Amino acid sequence: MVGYPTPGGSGVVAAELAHALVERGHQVHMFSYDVPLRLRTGLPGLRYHPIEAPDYPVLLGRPYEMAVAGTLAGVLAEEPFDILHVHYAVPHASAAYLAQEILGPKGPPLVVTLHGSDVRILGRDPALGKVLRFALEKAQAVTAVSHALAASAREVLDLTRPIEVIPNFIDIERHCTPADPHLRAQWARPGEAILLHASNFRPIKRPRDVVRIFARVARKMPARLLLVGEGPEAPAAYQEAVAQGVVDRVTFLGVQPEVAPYMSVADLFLLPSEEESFGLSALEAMACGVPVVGSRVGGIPEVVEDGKSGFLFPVGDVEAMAEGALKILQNPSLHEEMSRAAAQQARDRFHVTKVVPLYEDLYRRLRGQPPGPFPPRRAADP
Ligand code: GMT
Repeated sequence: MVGYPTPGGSGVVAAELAHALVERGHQVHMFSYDVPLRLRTGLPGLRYHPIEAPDYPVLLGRPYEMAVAGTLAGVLAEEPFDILHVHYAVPHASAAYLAQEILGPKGPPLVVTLHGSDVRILGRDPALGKVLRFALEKAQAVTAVSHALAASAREVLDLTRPIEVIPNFIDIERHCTPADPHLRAQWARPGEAILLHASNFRPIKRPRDVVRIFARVARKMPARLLLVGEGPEAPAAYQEAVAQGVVDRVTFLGVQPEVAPYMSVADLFLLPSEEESFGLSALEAMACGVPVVGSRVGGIPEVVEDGKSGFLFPVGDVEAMAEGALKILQNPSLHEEMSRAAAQQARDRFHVTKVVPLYEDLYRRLRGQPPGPFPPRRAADP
């Protein structure tokens, strides 16, 4: 498995898939340029390999793609591997293809999982797009985390090969911590609603809209906003909170190792993104019984059922989003109903035990193996 270590959905999915696979008896080697934020490196059956790209003054940036290819080629030549699975196609798809070419017959089948901006933004770059298209056509399997992203990949990269949709997933029992009244009391007084947003604060997440929505809510009812994460738009979000006169009710928590405790005390999750191929943070909120108000864009409608587990509106329509938020927060029975529906939808459609077998089936198919359980881990395995 290859993935990014930075806070962000694709790295989280790679780490959580690695955990789920080792818990199901597989051995996973995780390659990344740093230890991924959520990776539980101590798990038996899981090994971490750093990707180290040298820095040299002649070069424009570090030769990361070659470092990925060379590191994979080195480790995979040492012992037999069944599958090479890379997350986020740039530049992992072409680096993995190069590793396969170096390895020759020893190279395992390649699975590439598309996550979002790898296709929708970087894929539109004329130079990168050519390499990406070539590598994806060569891979033995390509998966996308939503139907919307699969459609974008076909359109942006003019791909003709099949793309399988395997949605993101959540280990609900591990992720959702019971609501801690002390934690809630730390952020809100009795009677105050807690709104939450968690992201990497890139412009695409529209964090200023988060603050604008909150300001409209806070004018009508007692409320607090918790912001988890860090990124380029965080200062603009702070300025917006000042401009809207709500800065005393907004808490910037920065990057947190765990978002689940905040999700467990939140009443509503806001995700007004410009683009979102899936919206993993929305799923994490739903799993904890937190309804979502966000934008009807990309894969979000495949995760949040509009009118059942939250409300979705056109990108940028902060007025409508604030009204949707107030409708939920000022109506306890609707809040209760949506909270239950959100948790149920997460469990029925995205539980780790439902989704990870889809990856296992794909791996088996690529190995020419019949469907069925993998053999349990052997005593001598790490
Ligand atoms: O594609 C990106 O922009 C980055 C990527 C990440 O690493 O955070 O996010 C994407 O992958 C997540 C996991 O599959 C999805 O939940 C996010 O919706 C998606 N982000 C975008 O499409 C903007």
